[in-house]
Amino acid sequence: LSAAATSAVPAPNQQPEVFCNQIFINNEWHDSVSKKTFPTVNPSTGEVICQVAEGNKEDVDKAVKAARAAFQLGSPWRRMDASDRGRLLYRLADLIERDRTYLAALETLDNGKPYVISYLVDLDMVLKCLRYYAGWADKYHGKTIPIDGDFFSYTRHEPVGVCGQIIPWNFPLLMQAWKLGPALATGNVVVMKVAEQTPLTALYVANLIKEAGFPPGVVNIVPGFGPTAGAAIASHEDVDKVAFTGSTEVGHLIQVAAGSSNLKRVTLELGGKSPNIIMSDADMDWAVEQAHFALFFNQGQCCCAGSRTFVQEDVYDEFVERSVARAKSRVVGNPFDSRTEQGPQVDETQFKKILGYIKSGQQEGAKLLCGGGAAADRGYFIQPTVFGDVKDGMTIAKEEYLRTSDANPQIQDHRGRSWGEPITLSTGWQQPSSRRTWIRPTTCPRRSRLALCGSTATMCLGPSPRLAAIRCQGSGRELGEYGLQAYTEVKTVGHGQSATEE
Ligand code: TXE
Repeated sequence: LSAAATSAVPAPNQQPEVFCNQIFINNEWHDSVSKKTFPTVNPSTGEVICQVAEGNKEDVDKAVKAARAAFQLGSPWRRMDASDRGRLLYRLADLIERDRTYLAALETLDNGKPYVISYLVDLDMVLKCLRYYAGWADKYHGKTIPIDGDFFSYTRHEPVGVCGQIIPWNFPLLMQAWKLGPALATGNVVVMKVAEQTPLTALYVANLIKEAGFPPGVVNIVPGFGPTAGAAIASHEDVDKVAFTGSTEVGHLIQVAAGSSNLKRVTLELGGKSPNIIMSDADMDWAVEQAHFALFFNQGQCCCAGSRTFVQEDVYDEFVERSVARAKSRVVGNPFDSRTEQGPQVDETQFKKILGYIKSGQQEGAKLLCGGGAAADRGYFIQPTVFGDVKDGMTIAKEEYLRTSDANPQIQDHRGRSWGEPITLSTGWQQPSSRRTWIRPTTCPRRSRLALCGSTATMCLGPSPRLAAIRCQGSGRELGEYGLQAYTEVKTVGHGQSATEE
């Protein structure tokens, strides 16, 4: 981020007031049926910010009923023109923009990410996402198909219906926008479960959804835990689709729940263990900075974090030395301070898990080159950590996890030279599983990112054709037209006479 961009960010209120901490159904706020609540914690201090209503199966049932009613044929939402659906999404984006400073501060309080990043990156992407999908609302249409004979055939795109959406905590607002944008643009209704670690900003957005003028029941938000509220959505008989972002393990559970209930549609965006590849003819300043960013951005908590780096042998020592220097200079601390590059991990569970991985790296013989411990005596801060001499079989190179068969590709460059040992840059995010790794020759212009199966996968440095290891994640992001496809049924209508006959 440039100094000019950073200096234009309005000063935050470091103690933003919490206005919304209940369950949002039918454009109204409710306590949970059980009256239970759970605490949400400030990861910078470990202190409780406030209590939040704890939704479970009964609350999900209420939310699904409200959504189903809002989706009835003839309801205001079903009768609304597509252009007006788009207008509501634009209005929602405008309201989020109006409250951008407040929302960015609340995101930082609840999640721990630096406020400047919340404001300039997360909120910016939320606004762009909602406006992008708003524009699609009246432009995503079917086709006419010139079939043989005197027949007229066309496809019509219809909303799927009640969409369950389960989101994680690494980009709470952005995950919400990625899910709501395509679902609402295409005329669906939503029951969303927000992550238990970071419920606050998504609940505030619920208020803005009401203010924007969405009819009651179109969006319902249930904070709560995965095995209760989340599982109730995944196995609900009256939910037509479930969209999930989170761990690969839970992705398995969602598929099973969908399969053993009503065979609802499933969209999964799961984990990753993406490698970076540094060639000896890369611009070293740029390569070091990009590899640093690829891993450490968002405290390492990205599904496409570049948490392994393969370095060509002849630049290995230089790259490692400079990466260590860069990691040591990374500013870790109060996320409300504009100089801070790295805040705390999202919660104590992630904090302990990462420290456990660091310990396993040491025990399995990797060389700890910097960092390795907590970075403060309170809160969930971790020192930026780099390991060298990592072998592919070590836990820190596999988890977030590669199947053993995938974990040891014999990587050679196009002249058949073997590469040096990979290093693992390791703060933050270690995810337990992944789907596949491909090694394939590819031509990749310098400074490009290769994307496969819808996700940013690998940085490939160097000007000429190279081998690149490409890590494919989940089933793709719900971005762009893909997102719209995931929320529509394409109905083919194949009867009637052709237009010329008429
Ligand atoms: O994820 P979970 P966690 C990865 C990352 C991280 C690991 C664990 O590796 O270390 O997952 O994080 C809900 N039925 N990612 O434990 O549990 C849960 O309440 C239905 C990758 O936080 O998958 C939350 O709303 N829902 C990632 C959401 O699922 C369930 C983002 C994600 O939580 C459920 C987050 C169940 N049985 C973690 N159990 C990415 N792809 O960006 C939990 N949930």
